Amino acid sequence: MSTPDDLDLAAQQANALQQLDAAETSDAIEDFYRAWLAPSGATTKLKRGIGRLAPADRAAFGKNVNALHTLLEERFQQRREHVKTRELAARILAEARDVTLPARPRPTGGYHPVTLVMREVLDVFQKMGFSVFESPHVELDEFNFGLLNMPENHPARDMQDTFYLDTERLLRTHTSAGQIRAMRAMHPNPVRVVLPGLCYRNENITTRSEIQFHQVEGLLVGRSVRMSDLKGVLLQYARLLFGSDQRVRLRGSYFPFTEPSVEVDILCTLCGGAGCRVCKHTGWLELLGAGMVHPVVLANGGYDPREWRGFAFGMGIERTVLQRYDIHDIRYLFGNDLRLLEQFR
Ligand code: FA5
Repeated sequence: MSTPDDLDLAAQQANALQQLDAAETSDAIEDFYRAWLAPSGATTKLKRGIGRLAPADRAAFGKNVNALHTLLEERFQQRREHVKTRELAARILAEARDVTLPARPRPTGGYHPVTLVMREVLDVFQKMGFSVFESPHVELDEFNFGLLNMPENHPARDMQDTFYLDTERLLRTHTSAGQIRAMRAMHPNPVRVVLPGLCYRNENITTRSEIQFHQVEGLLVGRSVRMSDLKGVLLQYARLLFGSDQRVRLRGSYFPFTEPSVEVDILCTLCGGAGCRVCKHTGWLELLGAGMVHPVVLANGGYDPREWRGFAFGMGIERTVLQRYDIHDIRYLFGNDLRLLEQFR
């Protein structure tokens, strides 16, 4: 093998190209550069050997060494690109993922049936021009009872067993508690709102009753509102939610904050009125309580009852869920049992 002292350029060239061809990695390529092309490399040393030649040979030798340097430089660049490309390809291959492997499915959540029905109900009322009004869960006794025409010691307070936080504050027993807040917020404009949310009652937990449950309240106040408007809105609601031929019936009832008051039933959606376990063989399902807003309540909300009239209604969402999905016990809804929840994906 030739050494840098060897002035046989053909042998030097063969030697260099052989080394370059053998360089398989970026590191080996850099070693080649240092050995042959760097300022301290072999081609520089060859140029220094020029002094050992006869003067007549020197010019031609210098030219040939330069040509050798240029050739090696060119081949070095080509080889470096080639090795770099090969290394990149190898890395891509090593890091590649097998996209043909079967995917591991990720468990997905779903909406709770109460959320689904709640959204549907609100959607129907929003289509009829009602907007959503939020009111607090921790409420003053005054808003939950007093201003709704149920002063202290009023017997109607016993209709709803109450969780009191102290003498003035309680967990709202119904969304009607937001009626006064909504009226005071809207006055002196007409009111057309729905008030959705959780309510709390200190009751025995049974198949149909929980200590917390959702209601949706509706409240409409205007200058020429009549009972027939209430009936029309509720009929439209029942038809949008349960189908265009859904039948509705109003029964006289009593609430201190409405006069007259009604309870509204729909023809049983499961048996079509023939009688079944869900409708307790009556053919009808109770949907909600409603009525014309009591003049005292209108006045408490800031509306002069000689000029303004209104209607209100309040419905329980969980019972609608039970009817809709034929679930026989309200306790299933809050049991967090995946066997039930997974059915609503
Ligand atoms: C009321 O709460 C009145 N505020 C409704 C109202 C509003 C009447 C506006 C007139 C005008 P009631 O106590 O009946 O009424 O409750 C209404 C609905 O809430 C019931 O029909 C039922 O669906 C639901 N509900 C009541 N208590 C429970 C409970 N413990 N568990 C589950 N749902 C309940």
